[in-house]
Amino acid sequence: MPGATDRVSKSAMERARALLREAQRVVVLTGAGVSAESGVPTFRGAGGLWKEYRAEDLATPEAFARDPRLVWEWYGWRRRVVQQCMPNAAHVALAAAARARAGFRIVTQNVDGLHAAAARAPNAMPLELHGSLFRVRCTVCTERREEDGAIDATSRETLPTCASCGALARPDIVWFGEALDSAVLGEAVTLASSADVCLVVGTSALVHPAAGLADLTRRNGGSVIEVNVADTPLTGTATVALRGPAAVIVPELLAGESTE
Ligand code: BV8
Ligand code: ZN
Repeated sequence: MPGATDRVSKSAMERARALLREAQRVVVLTGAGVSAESGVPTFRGAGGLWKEYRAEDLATPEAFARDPRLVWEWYGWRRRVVQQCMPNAAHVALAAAARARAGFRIVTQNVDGLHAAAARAPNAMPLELHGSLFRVRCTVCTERREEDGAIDATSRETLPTCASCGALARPDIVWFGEALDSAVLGEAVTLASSADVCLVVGTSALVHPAAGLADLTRRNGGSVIEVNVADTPLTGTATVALRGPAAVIVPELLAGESTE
């Protein structure tokens, strides 16, 4: 298995490692690409389509109002897929750095729960911008509950309901056209604005407001390090762009960060 530096110039890797070593505050922003090597399909990559639907077709309040059974079938499928997956070396290295360093925080767009699974300590728990596959919310009283069971989407009557008021429950996930939780977004904006380094891993940086966080760090004088297998809208303005798979590049980037 070729090491990272076979793919990434030594100087670029050394530059990125130096920026991280010197940083007081680091914010990590991840997307579906960080979980690709765990077997979780990305949105825009191969496998991004479920049946003939794009995520943008199903992950909307309109789609759920139109056909909650179909949307729940999709989320049931994604929950089953993710439950076959384990955190990979990138999740593990990021969690170890977060446990070891106070100012090292993980912010994710992913709803797969793999960063949380790798955390093993409260200070390594990620900020989940877009919610979680393993939480549901009532469509009436908005009560939330953790839930990881199989979804029976055979009919409207079998779909998850609220434990308090019995109304239809929905995935506790932020859909397109819906606002992010203001406390979660507020914390992410604060972390990004005050970070010395924003480490962006495995995102196409197309979905907002998440995609704007790296620019916030740069506009406040911080550096942006991008890890991706392909170019993104962030590549041109990144301080250092490291081209390669996250589970290979990130452990090398963070080697020596954790004392465990
Ligand atoms: C809102 C949960 C308003 C659902 C998600 C400004 C400009 C333009 C548009 C907008 C704008 N502001 C708002 C919008 C509209 C919209 C938006 O951004 N649309 C896009 C498509 C243009 N944003 C919204 O609707 C947001 N809400 O604006 O509300 C509002 C405000 C106030 C009051 C009322 C309303 C809500 C956005 C959140 C939607 N929910 N997820 C679910 O999961 O089911 S977004 C979802 O898509 C993901 O969470 C993620 O954010 C995004 C997918 O992106 P990635 O994760 O990056 O995945 P992708 O497949 O695209 O890319 C993978 C990358 O990894 C690639 O670059 C690839 O090269 C790389 N890669 C692959 N393998 C590897 C790898 N890298 C490294 N290693 C590997 N092995
Ligand atoms: Zn309820």
